[in-house]
Amino acid sequence: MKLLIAVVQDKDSNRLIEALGEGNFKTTKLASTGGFLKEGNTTLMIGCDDDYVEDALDIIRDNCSQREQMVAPISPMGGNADSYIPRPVKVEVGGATVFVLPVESFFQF
Ligand code: 2BA
Repeated sequence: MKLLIAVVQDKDSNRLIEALGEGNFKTTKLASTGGFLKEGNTTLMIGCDDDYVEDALDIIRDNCSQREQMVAPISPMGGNADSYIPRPVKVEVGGATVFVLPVESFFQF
């Protein structure tokens, strides 16, 4: 058995959970926050048999989009503020960041 931990954008989460459900995958949705953008994203825990990992990854790939986002730069602390021109920077976010972990045991009581 494997545990997939998928960090996805909020905008994709409902569609993805629906698609995973249609594929008979069980999901747990956690509200999370990206360390870099400090904005909300969604983390899904998906427990599945080893044989179905690729199917789950296909569904995640098909339902998560890459998007560009502008980030406001942080002004330099103690630096020369006169010469500092704050320019928003573009970053590519997503589609999905997925970790695949082995599961030692699985219990449901
Ligand atoms: P954030 O940490 O908010 O990062 C959002 C996007 O900002 C990232 O997209 C990446 O394109 C950019 N980024 C992140 N750190 C950066 C840095 N130090 N310098 C420049 N740009 C940077 P993704 O890579 O697609 O990541 C989307 C979200 O997935 C992340 O949100 C984070 O919540 C999670 N994530 C990504 N890699 C991870 C990892 N190795 N471990 C844990 N969570 C991760």
